[in-house]
This record gives sequence, C-alpha cells and structure tokens, in this order.
Amino acid sequence: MKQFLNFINGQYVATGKTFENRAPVDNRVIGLVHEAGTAEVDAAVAAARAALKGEWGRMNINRRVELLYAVADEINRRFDDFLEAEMADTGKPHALASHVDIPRGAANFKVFADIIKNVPTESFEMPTPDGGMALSYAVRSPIGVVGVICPWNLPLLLMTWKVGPALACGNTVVVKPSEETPATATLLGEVMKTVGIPDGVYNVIHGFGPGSAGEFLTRHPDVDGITFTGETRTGEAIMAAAAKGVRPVSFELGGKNAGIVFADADFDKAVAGIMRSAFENCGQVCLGTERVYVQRPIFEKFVAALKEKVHALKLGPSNEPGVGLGPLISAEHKSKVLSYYERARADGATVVAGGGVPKMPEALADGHWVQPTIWTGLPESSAVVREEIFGPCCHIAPFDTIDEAIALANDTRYGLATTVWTRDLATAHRMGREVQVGLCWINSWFLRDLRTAFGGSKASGIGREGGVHSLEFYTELRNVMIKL
Ligand code: NAD
Ligand code: 6OD
Repeated sequence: MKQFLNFINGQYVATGKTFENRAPVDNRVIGLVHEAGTAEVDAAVAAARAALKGEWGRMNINRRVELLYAVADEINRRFDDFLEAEMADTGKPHALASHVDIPRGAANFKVFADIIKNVPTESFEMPTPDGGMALSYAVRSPIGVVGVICPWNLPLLLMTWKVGPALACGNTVVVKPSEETPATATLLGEVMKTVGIPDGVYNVIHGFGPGSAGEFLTRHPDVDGITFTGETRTGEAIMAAAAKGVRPVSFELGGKNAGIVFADADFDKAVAGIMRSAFENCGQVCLGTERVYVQRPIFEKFVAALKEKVHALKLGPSNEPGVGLGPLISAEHKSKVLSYYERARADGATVVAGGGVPKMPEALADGHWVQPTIWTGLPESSAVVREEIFGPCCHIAPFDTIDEAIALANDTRYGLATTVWTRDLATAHRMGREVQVGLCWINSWFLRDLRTAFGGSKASGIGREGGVHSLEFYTELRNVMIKL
C-alpha cells in the first residue's frame, strides 16, 4: 500500500494518523495519507521561514532560475511517474492528463522563471524643491512564506500554477494538496530534492480543511500570504482566517459559466467547443460551461448535435483507448452531482441525454460514475441553473438578442469565464466587454497563454495571477528614493 507522507524541510515525515486514498474508478483503497497535525504544520512553516533566511534567501536570480528550469526538466524526465500518480488519484483520461495536466505542471516552472528574469521595475528621476534631483526606483521582495491550498480537479497543474511563481519570486511555500489527491504534490518533493532546491523551500502537509491541516495552515501567524483555489464558500473561511494579521490572499474560486452560441457561429466548431467546455475532465473544471444559451434559429439543431456527441462519449478508466470521460472524484461528490440530476427532474427539466448512473463493467461498478447529461426547459431560477454543480452536465436554453444573451450570462453571483461562438467581430467584442467575467473566450475555450491574466470577477475570485500579474501577489514593491 502506498504511503503519502508529508514533506517538511526536505524530509518525508510520517504521522500517527492516516486516512485512506481511494481510486475514483473503482473506489479501491490505493494509499494511506499521513495527516499533518499542528506539530507538522508548525514544523513546515518554521522550515519555510528558516529557508528564507538561508541559502534560498541569498541565492542570486540566475541560480534560482536555473533551479526552476531543472524542476521542470525533472518533472518531464519523470513524466510517466507523474502521469500514473495523477491518473490513479483522479481517474481522468490518459489523453487529458498527458496533454494538459503533466506538461502544464512542468511549464509552470519555466514560464515564471522566464518572467522573473525579464521583468523590469520602475524608476523615475524627479526634480527636488532645492533645484536638485532625486532618483526613485522600486525593488521587488518576496512576500515570505506562502500557504498554497489546492483543489483536486487538476492537482499538479493548479498546484504548480501557484508554486512556480511563488518560488520564482523568491518565496518559500507550504502546500496543502486536496485530501482527495495527495500523490503529485508528494512526488514533487522528490523532484525538489533531486535538483537541489534547498530544504524548507517546498513543503507539503496533508489533511483536510476545517480542524485539520488546511485550517492550521491558514490560521498560522507565520504564514505571510495565502493563495487558494477551490470553492467560494471555502474562500470565505480562508479569508476570515487571513484577516487575523491582515495577510494578503489570492483566490481562484467557483463559477457557473455561460456558453453563448450565436446563430452565425461556425456550427460544428461551436458544438465541439461547447462539448469540450461542458464535459472535459467529467465537468470538473472551474472554467467549464454548465449554462448554454443558443440563439433561437439554431436551438433545436444545436441540442440534437450536442446530444449525438454526448451519446458517443466513451466512459472508462484512464488507460482504456478511446475513453473521453472518467469518473467523478469521490462518492461524496457523486451524491452531490446526482442530487442536481434529481433536482432537474423535480423542477420539470426535459432530460435530453443521461440523467443517471451508467451501467459499468463489474470491476468498475463501485467507481464514481455518472452519465453525461443535458437538460432543456428549466426556469432560470432553478438551482440547477444557478448553482455550481461541477459535474458532466449542462442546461441549454434559447435566446433571441445579444442584449438578452449578455443579461443571461451576467445573471449569476459568479464571474469566472465564458465561451462565445460567433463569426461577427462586433458581437464578439461586445460580449468581451460586457460579460462580467475574468476570462472571455471567443470561438475557443481554455486556450491559455500563461503570460496573460487569469482570475475571476464577483464571487469567482480575488486578484489575477498569470504572467507579470502573479508578481502583484507574490512580491512586494519597496520604493527607494535617493536624493542626488
Ligand atoms: P474545496 O474548496 O472544497 O477544497 C479546496 C482545498 O481547500 C482543499 O485542499 C481543502 O482541503 C481545503 N479546505 C477546505 N476547507 C478549508 C478551510 N476551512 N481552511 C483551509 N483549507 C480548507 O474545493 P474542491 O472541492 O477541492 O475543488 C472544487 C472547487 O474548486 C470548485 O468550486 C471549483 O470551481 C473550484 N476551482 C476554481 C478554480 C479557479 O481557477 N477559479 C480552479 C479549480 C477549481
Ligand atoms: O490554466 C490555468 O492556469 C488554470 N488556473 C486553470 C484552472 C482550471 C480550473 O479548473
């Protein structure tokens, strides 16, 4: 049985208290996770603090950048180990994990190494009242010890998306991976050790949220800032913890994203795009589309085309050829998603596809499988249309005008992402300006240039990360003023 240990000050640390790690495909126990208590969290934070004062804190930027490149190269060298670990933890299809999760896990170190090496700081010459001159310039400093709290849907990708920039900026980190997906964060400790990242720079503590490692970390007075990806409700709890000591937070939270398809769109591309955005990673992508609005002239045709694609989706375990849909992450999440399937029926939805639990081969029968599902006919007030489900499902409704499409897209407390399908540039631009989200994709979805700003509006987040925007959270500017 695999043991997932904490990684503190360069050492793997067992604890007396373990919990089971289960494979989503069949609910088998695949490992035991060593839960960190306050002693381990204190030790990890102390190690991170000490590392700031040691070799890492004094390291010149060229060496830091070299080390981050080495981390990326080592992840790529051990690509298959990371791939196996991620697939076992999440059950996601091989094609997805091998093309998205693991390559991005490596890229997140290189991109931010390049950014930190090339970012300029401001400087101003100014005249002084005595007729002389002064020079004012900014120095960037790391914020210190960063707490990194991660979700389970894209475990390595989303963790390194925070650890990459944090380390590039010279901080040290204490990572709390999701209790559902401890594997790749643990494995990354081996990579850090192999390439020579000093002890204490990268630490991992395992456990849950409230009353466990997550809460202990966010309440720890020696953590200087918290970066968090997860549910909005959890963000509220973390923000309350961070208020003590007035510590900064960066939040990437939940969404209820709209996909808008105009009648002039390239029909096949729009169907394929919405298909991906609603069902990739079994709908467990924060950027995913759960509300689809299609302009009336093509509504019926669109629903029929999406239904056909959903019926063609193959469910199965990660390594089975042709699989496009894995299981949900856990039994608890399956119950949550199925409760919305029930609710849709109760609220009078037309179930266009799916709506229940698929019949799987006996070996997979205990896995967390649900059918990919499409509904029509629900009122906008239904919980199914208003609340984040985070499963392989979407509701499709018709609209007539662009004003109506904008109003529908914005009628939510969330504001993470939208995907718009049209050939008309003016329509595209108006949607980009008026839909209240952090990310608006036109004729595309989840197209990422890691130099661009990423984050959510309204209840979907606080702050932007990505490219130089990450520096706003992971560094502080000190202004130095020299009277010449
Ligand atoms: P979650 O909020 O339940 O858990 C995320 C992490 O927070 C876990 O590590 C958990 O242990 C920890 N946690 C929970 N309660 C805590 C507390 N009180 N104090 C400290 N830590 C605590 O989220 P999840 O179920 O793991 O992930 C799914 C959610 O994440 C969805 O809402 C999804 O939209 C969101 N998400 C958002 C983005 C984004 O970029 N906006 C990306 C991925 C996922
Ligand atoms: O691509 C990214 O950087 C990113 N943060 C993706 C988030 C996906 C959410 O599930």
